Amino acid sequence: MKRALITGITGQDGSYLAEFLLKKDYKVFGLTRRTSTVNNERIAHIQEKIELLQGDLLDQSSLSEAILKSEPDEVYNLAAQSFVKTSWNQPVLTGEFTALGVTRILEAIRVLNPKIKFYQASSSEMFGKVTETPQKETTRFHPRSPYGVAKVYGHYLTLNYRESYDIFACSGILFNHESPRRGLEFVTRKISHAVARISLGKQKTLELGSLDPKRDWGFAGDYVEAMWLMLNQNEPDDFVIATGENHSVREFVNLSFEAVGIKNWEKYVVTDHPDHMRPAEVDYLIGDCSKAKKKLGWEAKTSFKELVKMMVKADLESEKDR
Ligand code: NDP
Ligand code: GDR
Repeated sequence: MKRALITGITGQDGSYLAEFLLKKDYKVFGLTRRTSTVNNERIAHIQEKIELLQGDLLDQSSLSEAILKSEPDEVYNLAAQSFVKTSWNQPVLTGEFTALGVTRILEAIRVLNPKIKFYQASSSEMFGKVTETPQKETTRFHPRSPYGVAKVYGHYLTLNYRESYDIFACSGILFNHESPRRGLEFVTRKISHAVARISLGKQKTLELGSLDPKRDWGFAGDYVEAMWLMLNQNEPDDFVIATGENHSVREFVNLSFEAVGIKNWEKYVVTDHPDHMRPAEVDYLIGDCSKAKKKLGWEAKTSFKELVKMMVKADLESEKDR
């Protein structure tokens, strides 16, 4: 039985990855940080089947302890301060979690067992102000937020530990991926949740920033398979994971309202709200995942339309019962 340790198991991707690895018969361990109230909603349905270990990306000894206890074959580093907007408000903390956190966990692996395979959750935010379209593994980075800068650090550190210590370390450059388990502050879930509530008469308006940015949006459930595939190749490498299609925030809004049968949605939506505008925006992302297709045999299964419908439907169902 293979053993995996997931940091960020309480997050969107952590919960899907844990389900995926359980289906592959892994013994799954998850790192969780101490909170005043337990926030295990996303993994409540599998909690009996996994083992949670307390630790924090800020605390070196807790990471070493988690690795000693779980004795993993594979470590998936998904934990991060992952909300781009917050990274301007808390740039130092973002650097500590999202950048130096990678060093701490890789150091624990190097010292305790360099044979452990390591996955780093890199991001399309590293491309930021894009220099090439579509973006692929060789596209130059130009991050536009403290979050993006921190991810570039984590990305290069992963590569550096591979080159310096021969650690099987891979970096997945994942484009945006969403699901009904997406945090409510991210734009897709904010929209699907608000649209469901508006259609049920529970909310009057939806306040958004710019509707113009375009993202390559996929389904998180599809993307966690790519993480596992990367660690189960003969050689460690880095891969772009994306759908190869992009859509604007406006299109997401439009399709979401369409899913509940509302046509004239403009009257419900406030745009360019100052609270949701960013000091520097990432306008246009679209990924070229042909390397992953060729080497991993991976491609996205869920279309943009299916994703929007899935998210609105899930929010309608949960809001009906509240
Ligand atoms: P979430 O924000 O849903 O989850 C983040 C996880 O990290 C949570 O479990 C959180 O714990 C944990 N965490 C945060 N800080 C710490 C810390 N100091 N110590 C231990 N755990 C911590 O993110 P996603 O699941 O969406 O993303 C997973 C990873 O992939 C992140 O690194 C993100 O930056 C990256 N990524 C995500 C993409 C996406 O579109 N979703 C695209 C590209 C990269 P808690 O529940 O306690 O807050
Ligand atoms: P992003 O996701 O920054 O791409 O990072 P987010 O959903 O926050 O923003 C996407 C785009 O929508 C615009 N936008 C708004 N965004 C939010 N959150 N709220 C709003 O009201 C709003 N209005 C417009 C944003 O300006 C942006 O252009 C996500 C995270 O998961 C990262 O961790 C990950 O690395 C990247 O995706 C890939």
